Amino acid sequence: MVACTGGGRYGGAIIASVRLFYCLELPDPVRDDLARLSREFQLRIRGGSWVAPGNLHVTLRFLGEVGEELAASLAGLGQEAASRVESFGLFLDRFGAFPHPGRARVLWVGPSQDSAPFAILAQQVEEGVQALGFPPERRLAHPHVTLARLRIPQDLAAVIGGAASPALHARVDALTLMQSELRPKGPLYTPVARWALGGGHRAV
Ligand code: 3AM
Repeated sequence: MVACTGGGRYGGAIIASVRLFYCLELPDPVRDDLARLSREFQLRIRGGSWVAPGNLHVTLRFLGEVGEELAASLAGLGQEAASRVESFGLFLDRFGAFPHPGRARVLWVGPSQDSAPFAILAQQVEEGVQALGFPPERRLAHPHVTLARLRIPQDLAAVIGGAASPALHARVDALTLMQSELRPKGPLYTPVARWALGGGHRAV
Protein backbone atom coordinates (compact mmCIF):
# COMPACT_ATOMS: atom_id res chain seq x y z
CA MET A 1 0.00 0.00 0.00
CA VAL A 2 2.69 2.47 0.96
CA ALA A 3 5.12 3.73 -1.65
CA CYS A 4 8.55 3.70 -0.08
CA THR A 5 10.85 6.64 -0.38
CA GLY A 6 13.18 6.49 2.55
CA GLY A 7 15.14 4.23 4.79
CA GLY A 8 15.12 3.96 8.54
CA ARG A 9 16.60 1.85 11.27
CA TYR A 10 14.27 -0.46 13.12
CA GLY A 11 15.45 -3.17 15.49
CA GLY A 12 18.87 -3.07 13.89
CA ALA A 13 17.57 -3.71 10.37
CA ILE A 14 17.26 -1.14 7.61
CA ILE A 15 13.62 -0.83 6.59
CA ALA A 16 11.78 1.55 4.34
CA SER A 17 9.83 4.32 6.05
CA VAL A 18 7.54 7.11 4.99
CA ARG A 19 6.26 10.26 6.64
CA LEU A 20 2.50 9.93 7.05
CA PHE A 21 -0.53 11.67 8.47
CA TYR A 22 -4.28 11.11 8.50
CA CYS A 23 -6.27 14.02 7.16
CA LEU A 24 -9.46 15.25 5.59
CA GLU A 25 -9.09 16.49 2.05
CA LEU A 26 -11.08 19.50 0.92
CA PRO A 27 -13.22 19.89 -2.20
CA ASP A 28 -11.46 21.84 -4.98
CA PRO A 29 -13.85 24.84 -4.83
CA VAL A 30 -13.19 25.20 -1.09
CA ARG A 31 -9.44 25.04 -1.66
CA ASP A 32 -9.81 27.70 -4.36
CA ASP A 33 -11.68 29.97 -1.96
CA LEU A 34 -9.13 29.35 0.78
CA ALA A 35 -6.28 30.12 -1.62
CA ARG A 36 -7.94 33.46 -2.40
CA LEU A 37 -8.25 34.26 1.33
CA SER A 38 -4.65 33.19 1.82
CA ARG A 39 -3.47 35.58 -0.92
CA GLU A 40 -5.23 38.45 0.87
CA PHE A 41 -3.37 37.62 4.09
CA GLN A 42 -0.10 37.36 2.18
CA LEU A 43 -0.42 41.07 1.39
CA ARG A 44 -0.55 41.85 5.12
CA ILE A 45 1.74 39.31 6.74
CA ARG A 46 5.45 39.10 6.07
CA GLY A 47 7.72 36.16 6.75
CA GLY A 48 5.11 33.43 6.47
CA SER A 49 5.55 30.07 4.85
CA TRP A 50 2.30 29.76 2.93
CA VAL A 51 0.63 26.43 2.27
CA ALA A 52 0.30 25.75 -1.46
CA PRO A 53 -3.38 25.74 -2.55
CA GLY A 54 -3.24 22.08 -3.54
CA ASN A 55 -1.90 21.15 -0.11
CA LEU A 56 -4.66 22.76 1.97
CA HIS A 57 -6.23 20.10 4.20
CA VAL A 58 -7.50 19.35 7.70
CA THR A 59 -4.98 17.27 9.66
CA LEU A 60 -6.47 14.60 11.87
CA ARG A 61 -3.30 12.96 13.19
CA PHE A 62 0.35 13.39 12.26
CA LEU A 63 2.25 10.09 12.48
CA GLY A 64 5.77 11.03 11.43
CA GLU A 65 8.17 8.51 9.92
CA VAL A 66 6.46 5.15 9.82
CA GLY A 67 8.00 1.81 8.87
CA GLU A 68 6.25 -0.09 6.12
CA GLU A 69 5.57 -3.00 8.45
CA LEU A 70 2.77 -0.84 9.92
CA ALA A 71 1.09 -0.17 6.56
CA ALA A 72 -1.55 -2.89 6.84
CA SER A 73 -2.45 -1.92 10.41
CA LEU A 74 -2.76 1.76 9.51
CA ALA A 75 -5.00 0.84 6.58
CA GLY A 76 -7.22 -1.31 8.78
CA LEU A 77 -7.39 1.45 11.36
CA GLY A 78 -8.34 4.04 8.73
CA GLN A 79 -11.08 1.88 7.32
CA GLU A 80 -12.47 1.10 10.77
CA ALA A 81 -12.42 4.75 11.89
CA ALA A 82 -13.99 5.99 8.67
CA SER A 83 -16.82 3.47 8.97
CA ARG A 84 -17.81 4.97 12.34
CA VAL A 85 -19.01 8.36 11.05
CA GLU A 86 -21.18 9.42 8.18
CA SER A 87 -20.18 12.13 5.72
CA PHE A 88 -20.39 15.52 7.43
CA GLY A 89 -19.98 19.23 6.80
CA LEU A 90 -17.46 21.60 8.29
CA PHE A 91 -18.43 25.25 8.25
CA LEU A 92 -15.16 27.17 8.12
CA ASP A 93 -16.21 30.47 9.60
CA ARG A 94 -13.29 31.85 11.58
CA PHE A 95 -9.63 32.66 11.32
CA GLY A 96 -7.39 31.87 14.23
CA ALA A 97 -3.79 31.31 15.24
CA PHE A 98 -1.79 28.82 17.29
CA PRO A 99 -0.79 29.15 20.03
CA HIS A 100 -2.79 32.41 20.03
CA PRO A 101 -3.22 35.44 17.73
CA GLY A 102 -0.95 37.64 19.87
CA ARG A 103 1.97 35.30 19.30
CA ALA A 104 1.09 33.42 16.16
CA ARG A 105 3.14 30.57 14.77
CA VAL A 106 0.32 29.09 12.68
CA LEU A 107 -2.46 30.99 10.89
CA TRP A 108 -5.52 28.88 10.25
CA VAL A 109 -9.13 28.88 9.21
CA GLY A 110 -11.61 26.57 10.89
CA PRO A 111 -15.06 26.11 12.35
CA SER A 112 -16.15 28.11 15.39
CA GLN A 113 -18.53 25.32 16.41
CA ASP A 114 -17.41 21.96 17.75
CA SER A 115 -17.83 19.17 15.23
CA ALA A 116 -18.99 15.90 16.78
CA PRO A 117 -18.13 13.78 13.70
CA PHE A 118 -14.64 15.27 13.59
CA ALA A 119 -14.15 14.59 17.30
CA ILE A 120 -15.32 10.98 16.93
CA LEU A 121 -13.07 10.41 13.94
CA ALA A 122 -10.09 11.98 15.70
CA GLN A 123 -10.70 9.89 18.81
CA GLN A 124 -11.02 6.66 16.82
CA VAL A 125 -7.77 7.39 15.02
CA GLU A 126 -6.00 8.43 18.22
CA GLU A 127 -7.04 5.27 20.07
CA GLY A 128 -6.05 3.18 17.08
CA VAL A 129 -2.59 4.64 16.65
CA GLN A 130 -1.89 4.44 20.38
CA ALA A 131 -2.85 0.77 20.27
CA LEU A 132 -0.22 0.41 17.53
CA GLY A 133 2.37 1.93 19.84
CA PHE A 134 2.42 5.57 18.78
CA PRO A 135 2.91 7.97 21.69
CA PRO A 136 -0.24 9.88 22.67
CA GLU A 137 -0.87 13.21 20.96
CA ARG A 138 -1.05 15.68 23.79
CA ARG A 139 -2.69 18.46 21.80
CA LEU A 140 -6.46 18.29 21.46
CA ALA A 141 -7.41 17.65 17.83
CA HIS A 142 -8.91 20.92 16.72
CA PRO A 143 -10.25 21.01 13.17
CA HIS A 144 -8.40 23.64 11.18
CA VAL A 145 -6.82 24.31 7.82
CA THR A 146 -3.33 25.75 8.17
CA LEU A 147 -2.82 28.70 5.82
CA ALA A 148 0.66 29.71 6.96
CA ARG A 149 3.44 28.89 9.37
CA LEU A 150 5.58 31.62 10.90
CA ARG A 151 9.10 30.71 11.89
CA ILE A 152 9.26 33.80 14.07
CA PRO A 153 6.03 34.29 16.07
CA GLN A 154 4.08 37.44 15.18
CA ASP A 155 1.25 39.41 16.71
CA LEU A 156 -1.56 38.80 14.22
CA ALA A 157 -4.41 39.89 16.50
CA ALA A 158 -5.13 43.03 14.48
CA VAL A 159 -4.85 41.31 11.09
CA ILE A 160 -7.11 38.45 12.16
CA GLY A 161 -9.52 40.73 13.99
CA GLY A 162 -9.74 43.02 10.98
CA ALA A 163 -10.47 40.31 8.44
CA ALA A 164 -14.04 39.62 7.39
CA SER A 165 -15.13 36.23 8.71
CA PRO A 166 -14.96 33.48 6.14
CA ALA A 167 -18.07 31.44 5.35
CA LEU A 168 -17.02 28.27 3.59
CA HIS A 169 -18.91 24.98 3.66
CA ALA A 170 -16.64 21.98 3.23
CA ARG A 171 -18.25 18.59 2.70
CA VAL A 172 -16.13 15.81 4.15
CA ASP A 173 -16.83 12.37 2.75
CA ALA A 174 -13.57 10.51 3.21
CA LEU A 175 -10.63 9.93 5.51
CA THR A 176 -7.23 10.01 3.83
CA LEU A 177 -3.85 8.60 4.79
CA MET A 178 -1.40 11.07 3.28
CA GLN A 179 2.29 10.73 2.55
CA SER A 180 4.42 13.83 2.98
CA GLU A 181 7.76 14.19 1.28
CA LEU A 182 9.72 17.18 2.45
CA ARG A 183 11.15 19.07 -0.51
CA PRO A 184 13.08 22.35 -0.59
CA LYS A 185 10.13 24.11 -2.24
CA GLY A 186 7.61 22.72 0.25
CA PRO A 187 6.11 19.34 1.04
CA LEU A 188 4.74 17.05 -1.64
CA TYR A 189 1.59 15.33 -0.43
CA THR A 190 0.44 12.08 -2.00
CA PRO A 191 -2.70 10.24 -0.88
CA VAL A 192 -1.79 6.69 0.06
CA ALA A 193 -5.31 5.47 0.84
CA ARG A 194 -8.77 6.93 1.10
CA TRP A 195 -11.79 5.48 2.92
CA ALA A 196 -15.33 6.68 2.42
CA LEU A 197 -17.00 7.87 5.62
CA GLY A 198 -19.80 5.51 6.56
CA GLY A 199 -17.84 2.56 5.17
CA GLY A 200 -16.33 1.43 1.89
CA HIS A 201 -13.18 2.10 -0.10
CA ARG A 202 -12.49 5.06 -2.35
CA ALA A 203 -10.02 5.00 -5.19
CA VAL A 204 -6.85 6.95 -4.50
O1 3AM B 1 -2.36 20.74 9.22
P1 3AM B 1 -1.43 21.19 10.29
O2 3AM B 1 -0.58 22.33 9.86
O3 3AM B 1 -2.06 21.38 11.62
O4 3AM B 1 2.00 20.95 11.06
C1 3AM B 1 1.90 19.76 10.31
C2 3AM B 1 0.58 19.61 9.63
O5 3AM B 1 -0.44 19.97 10.52
C3 3AM B 1 1.87 18.57 11.21
O6 3AM B 1 1.30 17.54 10.44
C4 3AM B 1 0.50 18.11 9.43
C5 3AM B 1 0.95 17.62 8.09
O7 3AM B 1 2.28 17.93 7.88
N1 3AM B 1 3.19 18.18 11.68
C6 3AM B 1 4.34 18.20 10.99
N2 3AM B 1 5.35 17.77 11.77
C7 3AM B 1 4.81 17.49 12.98
C8 3AM B 1 5.32 17.02 14.21
N3 3AM B 1 6.62 16.71 14.35
C9 3AM B 1 3.43 17.76 12.92
N4 3AM B 1 2.59 17.58 13.97
C10 3AM B 1 3.15 17.12 15.10
N5 3AM B 1 4.46 16.84 15.22
